[in-house]
Amino acid sequence: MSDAEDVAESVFGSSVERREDVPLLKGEATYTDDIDLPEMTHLAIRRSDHAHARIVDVDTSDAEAMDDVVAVFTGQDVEDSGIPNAIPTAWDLPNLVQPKYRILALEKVRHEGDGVAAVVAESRHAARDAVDRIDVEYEELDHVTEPRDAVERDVPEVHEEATDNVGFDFELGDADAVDEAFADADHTASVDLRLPRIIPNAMEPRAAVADWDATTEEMRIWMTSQNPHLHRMLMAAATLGIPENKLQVIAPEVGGGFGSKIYHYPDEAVTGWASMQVERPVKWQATRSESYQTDCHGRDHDTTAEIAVDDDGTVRGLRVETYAGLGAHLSQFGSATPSYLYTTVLSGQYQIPAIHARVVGAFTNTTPVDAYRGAGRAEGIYVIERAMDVAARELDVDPVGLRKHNLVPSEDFPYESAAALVYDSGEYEHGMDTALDHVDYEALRERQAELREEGRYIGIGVASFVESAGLSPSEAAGNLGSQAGGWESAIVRFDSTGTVTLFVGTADQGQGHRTTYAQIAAEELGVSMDDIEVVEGDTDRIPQGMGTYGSRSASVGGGAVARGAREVREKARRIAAHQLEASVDDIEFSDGEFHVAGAPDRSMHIQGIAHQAYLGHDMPDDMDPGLEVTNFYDPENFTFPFGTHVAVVEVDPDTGEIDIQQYVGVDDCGEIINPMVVEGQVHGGIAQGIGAALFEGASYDEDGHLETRRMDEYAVPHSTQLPDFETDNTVTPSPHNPIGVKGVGESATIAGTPTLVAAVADALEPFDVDHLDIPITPETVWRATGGGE
Ligand code: MCN
Repeated sequence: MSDAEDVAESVFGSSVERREDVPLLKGEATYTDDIDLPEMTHLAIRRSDHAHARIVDVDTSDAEAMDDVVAVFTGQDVEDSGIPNAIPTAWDLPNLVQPKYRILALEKVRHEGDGVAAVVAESRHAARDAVDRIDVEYEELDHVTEPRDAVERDVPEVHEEATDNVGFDFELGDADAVDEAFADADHTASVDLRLPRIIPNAMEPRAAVADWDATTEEMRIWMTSQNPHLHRMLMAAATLGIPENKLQVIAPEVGGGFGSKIYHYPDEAVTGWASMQVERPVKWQATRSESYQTDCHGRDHDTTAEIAVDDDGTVRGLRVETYAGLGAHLSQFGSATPSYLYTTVLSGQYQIPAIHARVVGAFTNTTPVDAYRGAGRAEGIYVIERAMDVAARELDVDPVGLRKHNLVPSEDFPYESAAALVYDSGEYEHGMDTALDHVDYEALRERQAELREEGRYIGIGVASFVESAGLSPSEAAGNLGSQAGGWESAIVRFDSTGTVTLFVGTADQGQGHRTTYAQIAAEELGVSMDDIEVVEGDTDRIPQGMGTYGSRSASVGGGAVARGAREVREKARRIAAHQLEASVDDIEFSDGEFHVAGAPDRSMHIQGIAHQAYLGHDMPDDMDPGLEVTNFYDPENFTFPFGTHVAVVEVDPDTGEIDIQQYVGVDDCGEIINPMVVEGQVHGGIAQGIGAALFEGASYDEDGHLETRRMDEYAVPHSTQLPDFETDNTVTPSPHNPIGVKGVGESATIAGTPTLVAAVADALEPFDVDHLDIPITPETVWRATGGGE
C-alpha cells in the first residue's frame, strides 16, 4: 500500500492496540459534561408535550420567581434578539420545501419534544425544576406520524409551505426502461417493506457547554459533535450569526454518535445563545429520555419494491417507491439520506439494467430523521436484498444461486450501475464464496431439509451489500446540491525535536482514529508510533475539516494524512540531499533513514532532519525552514466496501423464538490499517444490524407521543442475546485511494439486518412466509406461523 520503501516491520496492517482505550476504561477521559467552568450556569429546555399544537401563551413568571433561576427565555425572545435563528439543511434537492426551523419554537410546535422555552439556573436541578413551572397554553391540532398517511390521507399539514406534507418528490433512474423490462420479463415479484424508526442510542447523550466572552465577542463551545467544523460553520452562518473566526467548537471525548451527532440541533445553539444573554458559561446535558425524543431517528421508510426476472434468473429491472419520513423538521441530511444515499445503492452487487426509484419525503409530527449508521445505504441494500429473496421464491431457486447469476463480475470494474454510481473495485463472488465456505452452505442446506422432516425449522440467510462510503467527492456533491465539501484536511507537523503531530479534521466518537492515523503516518514516515500524536475535534487547533460520518475517516482523513506525510517526507529528502551533498535522486529512504545510494553510512534520520529544518541554518536555496504540510484531500470517487454475511437461525413456531445459531460476516474494506479495529467495527455493526432486525423500533401512540422513550421501552440488544460473530476479510484495494482503503464503519450494520430477516424468512418457508417486517419479534413469528388462530 505504501510508498515508504523497505519499512522493516509494517505498522500499517497490524493489530496495534488502541491507544485511546486506557483513559476511556479508567474513566480519565474528558467528555462534555466533565467540563466545569467558573461561574457556570445550567440550562434545561421546556419541550412540547403535544405532537402538533398552536402555542397560545407561554407564562414564565413562576419559573422566573424560583430560587437559583438566572433567566427564562422563550422562542419570541430568541427571535427578538435578531440572530439568524434558522437551522438549514445541508443538501438541496430540486423542489425541496425548506420551512424555517427556529432554535426555539414560535407560534407552533410540530412534534413532541420541540423546544418551547429554556431556563438558565445556578444548578442542573434548579433548571430542570423550573422548566416544569413554565406554563404553556396550547391549542391542540390534529397530527400525523406515518409518512405514507401524511401524504395520501386527508391530514393536517405540518408546515403550511409543504402541500400534502411533501418535502420533496425525488426520482432516480429510467422509468420507461423499467416499464419495458417488466413487460418483457418472464416473472415479476414484489414486496412491501416497512423500516421503522431507529433510535441511535449513543452511550453519551448529547451535551454542550458554551462560554461567551462579551468583551471580545468570542464564543467557545464544547459539544458532542461528529463534525465540529460543520457545526462552527452552521452556527456562524445560520443560527447564532457569530463570525466563524470568533467561534471555537471543541468536541472533546464523544461517547458514540452512530450518525446522531452530525446534525446541528437547536439545543446546542440555544445553549450558545443563552450564554450570550446571561454573559456566563452555560451547560446543557440531555437526559436519556430527552435524547430519545430529540436525537434524530434513523430509517422510517415505507416501501414497495418490484423486481422483474427471467426464467434463467437474470434480473431485468427493479422498481421502487418509498415514502420516507422526514420528521417535523428538515435536518441537515434529512433530504440527502433518503434520496441520493438511498436510491444510488439499489443495484447492490448486481448487474440490473433498468432501475427506477421514486422517493416522497414526508413531513410528519415526529422527531426529525437524519443519519443513522448505514444511512440510506442500509435502507437501499435492504430493499434489493429482500427483492432478491422474493424473486428466488417466485422462481423457486436457491437464493444464493440467483445472486451469483447476477453479480457484477470482477473484470467489469470500474462498474457503472443503472443507479448512477461508478463502483471502484470489487471481487463479489470471492467475498460471497468466502462467507459460504465458513458455514459450509451446501451441507447446511442438506441439514435444513433433514431437520424439516423432524419438524425443526432452521433458516439460512445470505445477504450481500455494496456501500458508497467515504462521503464524498466535493464536485459530485456540489452538483447534487450539497452545501458542504467532501474533502478532508490533515496537517502533518514535525516538531524540532523530531516528534510528529497530526491535526485531522475528522472527529472520533469511538472509532480509534488516534491509533489508526498514527499507524498511517508511522508507516509513511518511518517514525515510531510513540512519537506521533493525533489531534482531532477542536476548530482552533485544526483550522478546517469535514468530520466523521459516512465511513469517511480512514479513506478521506487517512488519505489526507498519507498524502501530507508523503509531502513532508519529500521535503525531508531534499534537505537530506542538500546536507549530504548528494543528488535528490540518489537519496534512498528506509525505516525513517535517508541515505545516499551505495553509501549507507552517509545518512540522516528524518527526525534529525526535522531539527535541521527548524534550525534553518543549512537549507536548499529555494526552500523555507520548517517541516510541516497541510494537505486537503478531495477524493475522486466514493470507496465501495462490500461483503456477504450469513446467518443461521432456528425458529420455534410454537413460541416464536428465534435462536441465532451462527453468524458469519465477510467484509472487504480494501487495505486494512488495523485488523483489530476493523473487527471491532464489524462486531458493533452486526450488533446494530441484528438489533434493527429483531429488537429495535421506535413507535408513536395514537396521540403522537413517543411510546419508546426510555431504555426499558426500546430494545437495544444485549450481548447475551447475540451469538459469537465469525468475521473474515477479503482485500480488494480501492484503486483511487492513496492508501487503498475503503470504509468499514457502517458495513456490518448494512449487512446485518437483511441477513437476519432472510434467515427467519427462510426458516419459515414451509409456512409460506416470504417476508416479515422488522423488528421480527417472537410474537411476529408466532402469528406468522398461525399462532393464536
Ligand atoms: N479502518 C481500518 N482499515 C480500513 C478501514 C477503516 O483500520 N480499511 C479503521 C479506521 O481507521 C477507523 C475505523 O476503522 O479507526 C472506522 O473507519 P471508517 O470506516 O473510515 O469510519 P469513520 O472512522 O469515518 O467512522 C464513521 C462510522 C460511522 S458512519 C458510524 S455511524 C459509526 C462507525 O463509524 N459510528 C460509531 N463506527 C462507530 N464506532 C463507535 N465506537 N462509535 C460510533 O458512534
